[in-house]
Amino acid sequence: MSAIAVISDLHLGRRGPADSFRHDDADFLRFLDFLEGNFASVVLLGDVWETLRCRRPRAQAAELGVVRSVHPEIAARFRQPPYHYIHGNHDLVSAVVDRAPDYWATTVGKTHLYFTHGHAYDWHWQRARWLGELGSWAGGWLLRMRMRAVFKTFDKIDNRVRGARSEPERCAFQRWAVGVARSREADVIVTGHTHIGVRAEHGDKLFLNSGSCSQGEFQYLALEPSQGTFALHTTW
Ligand SMILES: [Mn+2]
Repeated sequence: MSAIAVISDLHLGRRGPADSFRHDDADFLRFLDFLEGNFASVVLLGDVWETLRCRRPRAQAAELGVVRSVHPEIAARFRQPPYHYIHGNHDLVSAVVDRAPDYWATTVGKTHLYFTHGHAYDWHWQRARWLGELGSWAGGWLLRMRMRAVFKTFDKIDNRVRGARSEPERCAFQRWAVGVARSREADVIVTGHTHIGVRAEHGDKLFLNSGSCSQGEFQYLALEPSQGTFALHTTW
């Protein structure tokens, strides 16, 4: 069994209005049972933990401890095989705390696969990381103050700036990802980050996005490179 599952963007938080996970942990553990039973590896492709919505800014390490203690069974599962954890931008602090990597490259048969969350594309990540982190922190407060409409407006602007679209030919994020695939000599580039699940061919490169398991969604990728199967699922 060489099949690989990919999930990302769970945004597991403290619960309450600023937590966008919106699953019952018991339900989500059943989904994890299903993945563990059917796949040799399960890639956790970043933004697993929500540490940017801490109450005080720049308290991400403490927040990581808190959100893991709020979801203890899920946290314990994710520390063991078959999980491969790659951090994103909302759980960047785990690069320091857990030495989580920012990519995973593997070869199955003749297929080279490259996994990375995708925040390295964002202009504010490259030029003003504090601005993106401040935005997420402020977003958490908007949600705590029940200002969901204001939050959604900012969230829309953020997505527009990011340039992610579901149509491959119009998607700047996909163009960036395909460039990463070329420079890393990968056949398949797998990202998360945009919360838009996608499977799109770009010439000899395949772009995959694992979508999101936040907001009560169960999106995952099922990769069986030996059979040439790369599928996005939105139910299980
Ligand atoms: Mn992200």
